[in-house]
Amino acid sequence: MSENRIKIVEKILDANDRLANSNRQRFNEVGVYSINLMASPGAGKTSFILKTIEGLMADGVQIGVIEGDTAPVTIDSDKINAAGMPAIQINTGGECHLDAVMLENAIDQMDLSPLDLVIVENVGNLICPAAFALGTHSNVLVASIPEGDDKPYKYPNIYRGLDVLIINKTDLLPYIDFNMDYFRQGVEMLNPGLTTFAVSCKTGEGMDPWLEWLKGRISK
Ligand SMILES: Nc1nc2c(ncn2[C@@H]2O[C@H](COP(=O)(O)OP(=O)(O)OP(=O)(O)O)[C@@H](O)[C@H]2O)c(=O)[nH]1
Ligand SMILES: [Mg+2]
Ligand SMILES: [Zn+2]
Repeated sequence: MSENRIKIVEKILDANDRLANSNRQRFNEVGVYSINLMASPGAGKTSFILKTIEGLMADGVQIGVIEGDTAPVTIDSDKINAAGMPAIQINTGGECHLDAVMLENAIDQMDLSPLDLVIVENVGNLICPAAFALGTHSNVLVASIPEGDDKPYKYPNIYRGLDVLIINKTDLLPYIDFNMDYFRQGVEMLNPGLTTFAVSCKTGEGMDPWLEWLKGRISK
């Protein structure tokens, strides 16, 4: 990259960081815990949000969801609404990640005051979402068994910035060559001691420890 190009990219990221801080402040002012949920396409982000909503429903936790997609569709936000929670759909207009401006626009449209938790479903992509802070309290990645056990080695940047890792689709382990030790070693190298939950959104197995972790973060 040329020196000029590096300077322009740095300026964009600085501006993004400033807005991310202001987003964080807005969440803090109303006592809302917020999550940036990342994953490759189809890893199970929406399924995981739906299972989380289901798991916290009995505790009366109010969850707002912001859905990022590259196309003008409402497929994921319709599912959240059908589960009884408010959702805002962001169409990135082809961009392959969300940034702090897009999140700011979404929270302008969302009444945060009745909410305890906001989950932002980022665009399905393992590369640039890692570079754009949104201002959320934690970065969570959903990795899934069919993607293969080598992903931490091939997409290291996203793993480095994580607060929590979800390993989804564990129900498929009997059918797919996935070496869990190899996968976990790769993660450990990039992000030692990372909080990790192995789950199946299909069967619900493994969701309880994640829900306990989350309840510990929500001020309710
Ligand atoms: N077997 C199995 N299938 C799952 C599991 N979780 C999700 N799926 C399936 O995986 C597919 C993709 O799930 P989604 O939740 O839409 O994934 P996503 O990451 O939100 O996808 P995009 O928003 O398009 O990036 C769907 O067919 C789900 O039913 C799981 O734990 N086990
Ligand atoms: Mg989705
Ligand atoms: Zn991108």
